[in-house]
Parts: sequence; C-alpha cells; structure tokens
Amino acid sequence: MTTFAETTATAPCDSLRRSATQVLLGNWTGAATVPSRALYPHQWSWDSAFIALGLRHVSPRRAQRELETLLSAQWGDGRIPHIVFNPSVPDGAYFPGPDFWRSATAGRAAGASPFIQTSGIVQPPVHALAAWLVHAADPAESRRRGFLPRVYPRLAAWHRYLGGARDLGGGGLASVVHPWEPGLDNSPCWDAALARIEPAPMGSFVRADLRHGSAADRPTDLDYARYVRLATTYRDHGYDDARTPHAFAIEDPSFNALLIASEYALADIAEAVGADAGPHRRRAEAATAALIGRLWDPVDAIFHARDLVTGAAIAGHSVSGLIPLVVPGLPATIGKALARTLHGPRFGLGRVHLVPSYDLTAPEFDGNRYWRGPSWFNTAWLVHRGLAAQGEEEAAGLLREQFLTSAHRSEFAEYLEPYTGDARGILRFSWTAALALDLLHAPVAQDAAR
Ligand code: 2M8
Repeated sequence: MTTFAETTATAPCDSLRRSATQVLLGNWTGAATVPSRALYPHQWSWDSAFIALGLRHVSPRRAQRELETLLSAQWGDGRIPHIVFNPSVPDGAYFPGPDFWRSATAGRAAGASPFIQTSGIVQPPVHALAAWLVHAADPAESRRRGFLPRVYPRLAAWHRYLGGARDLGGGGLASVVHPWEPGLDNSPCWDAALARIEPAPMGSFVRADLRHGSAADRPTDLDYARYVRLATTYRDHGYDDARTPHAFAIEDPSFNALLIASEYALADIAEAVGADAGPHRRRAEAATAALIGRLWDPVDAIFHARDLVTGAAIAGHSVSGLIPLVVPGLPATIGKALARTLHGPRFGLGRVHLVPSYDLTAPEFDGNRYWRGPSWFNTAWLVHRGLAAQGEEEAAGLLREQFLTSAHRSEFAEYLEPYTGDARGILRFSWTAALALDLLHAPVAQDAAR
C-alpha cells in the first residue's frame, strides 16, 4: 500500500512529486497557471496563491511570476479580482466571462485596468502569506529579482481595500458580498441569505460548467440564477461598495482568518523591505480580537459566519469555521476546542478520507455536490497548517497522510466524496497538485508556527 508517512524521500513520494509537477506544467499558460484547462480556463485569485505555494518547490521564479501576473490585474482601489481573463480563450468557454463582468467599463471608477479583463469580485486574501512563503523558499533569488519590494505596495493596498471599503459591518472584519468570494460557493451556510435574492431569469444566461462536470456535483441552476443577479447588481453600481445595496453581506471566518494570517505575513514582508511592520501587526491583532468577538461560538466550539443583513450568526457548521486555526497567536483554548470539533462527529477526522467541507451530520450535507459536503484539498491543507501551528502534531500528521494518499488515489481530483474518497469534479486540478507538492516537501508544516 502507498504510504507517505513521516518522510519526504521514498519511491511513492518521488512518483507523486513527479506527477504533481506534471499537472502544474500542463496547466501553465506562459504567465500563470489555470486551475483546470477545461472547466476553469483563466487565472483565479486564491487558486494562484495556493499554486504558488507548490510551484515554489519546483521553481521559485515561476511561483513569483504566478503571483505577479495576478497582481498586475489589481484595480486602483486595491481589490485583486477573483478572475483574470486570458484573452486567447474563446468567449463562452467559461461563464460568466469578460462580456458579463465588463470590468474595463463598469469598473473604471474603481480603477479597473482598461487593458486586462477581469471579474469585479474578490476571493480570500491568501496572497501575502503565499508571497512571504515563496520568498522564503529562495530568499537569494527573491532578493536578486526584487520580488518583495515590488509586491509589498500592492499587497498593502489589497489589505487596505478589504479593511476599509469592505468593513461593511463596521466591526473590524471584511465582508464578502457574493457567494463566490469566500470560495466555498454553494455552502449550505449561504442558503438562507441566498433565498432572499430574486433569481435572474433562467433564460438570461448559459452555463459553461455543465459541459465539463456532472450536474450532480455542481451548484444548481437556481444557485446560478442568484449568483448572476448579485453580480449584475454589483456591476451595475460600478462595483462601488458604498453605493451597492448589498443584499448578500457576510463576515466569513475563513476569509478573515486568511486576512489575519496574511497581515502577519505582510508585517514580515514590511520588515524585509525596510518598511514599518508595526501597523500590520496592530491590524492583525485588532482583527483577531474582532474575529473572536464577532464569530467565535464557545458552545458549538467553531467559528460561525455572520449575516450582516439580519445581524445573526449563521448556524451551519462549515470547514470555514475551523480555518482560524491558522491565525497566529490564536488562544490555545480555542485551538484545542477546534481540534476537538475536527475529531467529533461533524468533521470525523480519521473516519472520513479528508476533512469535509460541511457538517457530516446535517440534513443539508451532500457528499457529492461541490461545497455542500465534499472534501477539498485547499481547506484540508489550511486545517493541517493550523493544527501544526497549534502543536496538534498527531492530527496534523494524520491529515497530511490522508491528503497525500487521496491526492494520489484520485489523480489530483478537484474534490472527493468524504466517505468513499471517490474523485468528484475534474481531475488534474492545480491546487490539489500544488499543495501535495508542498506537503511532500516537509513532514509537517514546519513554517507554520510563529
Ligand atoms: C470555484 O468557483 C468558480 C467561481 O469562482 C466556479 O464555480 O466557476 C470554487 O471552487 C472556487 O473556490 C475556485 O477558486 C474556482 C476555481 O478553482 O472554482
């Protein structure tokens, strides 16, 4: 049987490393890596951050390029768009494409590039963390190329946007304004908020995703109709956060935990480029207090998202609520409680193939349908990293072994049915391969502890 336990140098590790590298080479377009040639043929924001974390072990230079290509599409208001469109991909290959988002015109006042076509929403801010870890993979090469001095102002502007225009609740956390923004698109956590949205007419758009994936593994048409409505409203208000009547506005634990981890990374970057790290550290500490104050539920022992339209916490238990494990300096009592939740019936560590995206015991759980239950590799990587930082080495080791075994067995699937471990979505998915490379590099996330 293939085992990857506690080692980085065995035949199974070598063969997995080779095939993971091939996936990334195959999905490289010359300036960035697509998540998948067929289903996602453009550059995605948080995908690229995860991809860079794997690429840094193959070519630190290419990892830098990946991030810089993304950053070159940043808008004047600081936002990093969630998709950067590749102009050589035919219209209609992905929906919603450039014709829908119309960034150059609708986003002009917000500072969208007139030349690079992008979407107008964002994704979780893993970028500063990725940039710092990419730098750390080969500091000499990074210094030679002036990588950190180039990316620092852009990353700082990105965080200013999230902490400013996106603090819709005024409580020190960033909000997401579309279910695509937290990256866990059709999580049951968004069901109640989405039910308030008038769907766009069914005939008004054509989905491209169903040409590549099974309908049972993807969001429904009704989900899409609501996604389209929300994005249209935002676009028609010039992607202006103050002017848009946000009907979907949520403080998500994972999005904010990644912002905090990235803010600490930005402090490290600031120090390395001779800038003042103090404001970054203070912002990270204040955001940690806000995260705990606004989203931590000590009874359920998980972080819950908050719906800013109703003001209420969202009751569902999502993997998003475990990801604050990655927050440096998280109180140990909270870290331990999260580790217990991970081992409990809702997330079943050791009893399922990989951490599920949603509560295994909930009636809404669906082990096949996208973010409504299946196990995903990026969230598993984050939970692994958080466990290692919290000193939960046994659980972190188990998760690493599960990750590598599942990535190997599933041919780098996009996601898995948690109980069977069967591949769902598409195969040869970039972040699965990239994060496998990262875990192969070290037995436990050695750079996770601060
Ligand atoms: C999925 O989201 C896109 C929209 O952004 C889609 O369904 O078409 C999500 O899994 C998201 O987290 C991911 O970044 C993206 C590309 O892999 O696909």
